[in-house]
Amino acid sequence: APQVAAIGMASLVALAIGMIAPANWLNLTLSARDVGGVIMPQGMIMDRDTPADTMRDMAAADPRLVTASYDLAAKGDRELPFRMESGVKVFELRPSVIRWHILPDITVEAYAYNDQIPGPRIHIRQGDRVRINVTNGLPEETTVHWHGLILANQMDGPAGITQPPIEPGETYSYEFTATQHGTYFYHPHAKPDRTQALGLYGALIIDPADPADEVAADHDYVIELQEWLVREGLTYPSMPMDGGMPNFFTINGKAYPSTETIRMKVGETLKVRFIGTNNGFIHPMHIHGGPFEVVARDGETISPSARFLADTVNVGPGQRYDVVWTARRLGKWLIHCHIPHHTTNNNAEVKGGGGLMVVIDVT
Ligand SMILES: [Cu+2]
Repeated sequence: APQVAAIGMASLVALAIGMIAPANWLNLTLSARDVGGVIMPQGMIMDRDTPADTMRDMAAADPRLVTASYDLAAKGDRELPFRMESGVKVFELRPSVIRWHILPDITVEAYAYNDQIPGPRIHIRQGDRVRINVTNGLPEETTVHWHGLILANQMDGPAGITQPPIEPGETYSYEFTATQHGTYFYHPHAKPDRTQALGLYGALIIDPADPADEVAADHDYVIELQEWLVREGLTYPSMPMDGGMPNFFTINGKAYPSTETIRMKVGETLKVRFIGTNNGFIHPMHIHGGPFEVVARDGETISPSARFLADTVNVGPGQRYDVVWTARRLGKWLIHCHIPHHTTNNNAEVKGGGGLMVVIDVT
């Protein structure tokens, strides 16, 4: 009996040391402290070989860093004002963490340019010289990439490749002349996997120098797509991987039924500019009520003889499609993603849909 008791005691001491030592000197140092106590969504897997930075990249936006909150009425994609300096249009962009309503009862803690989702619309004209000062109000590094533009390499944005990242509190100035025209967008090129998924994107619309080069329509509507992962009150960057799948979807920062309604009359035409600001998923965007004409792709106008009719276009990450739809009949016609899960809110249908859905009301 004494021998069994002695072996039992020694085993218990060894077990206690084996639990207490790694918890104090190894595990806590490598996980919780390194990543500031951030947590990952349920279902994401982290093993001993996963670096702590990976856990940070998959973590929720920190609600304590929110600097401003907005109600459902706040809109994104508002045209960004500029000032003229020696013939240069000067814009200011400032990403920071905000709280944003995507539905009456659902908010996201988002990374946002100039306090709005999507970021403000930069609307310029072909031939313009522009300067965009980016001041980083985020808790982590950033840069901005001007997707699709022909410009000097050091203005292109990839962090660690063409420029050092813009650290929190720092400013970097991008300057270029817009030689192209059409539908473009901007987004971060430092950790886009995390920071674009949390809300950093905005439209860049360039009018042609010669107005005759514009494909005319009676109405012009920009659609910026995005997926969100909201769980237990925290907002995570959604990713196409186990534990990271999105449960909310927005058009211009709102989920149906909180998306806008487009109002037009029979016989009028509507140009929809689909922008693939979504960075983890592809959305087959469909319009009811008959085909539309695809008139531009990735900012490039398609020559009249090569334009084609379709009723669905796959809007993948980074892609843009300008399509012209004609209101042929009276009534309420839908623009929506054709993956039905993407037209739900947290897996539930509300008022006939959800997520990536907009009504065109033709009178
Ligand atoms: Cu979709």
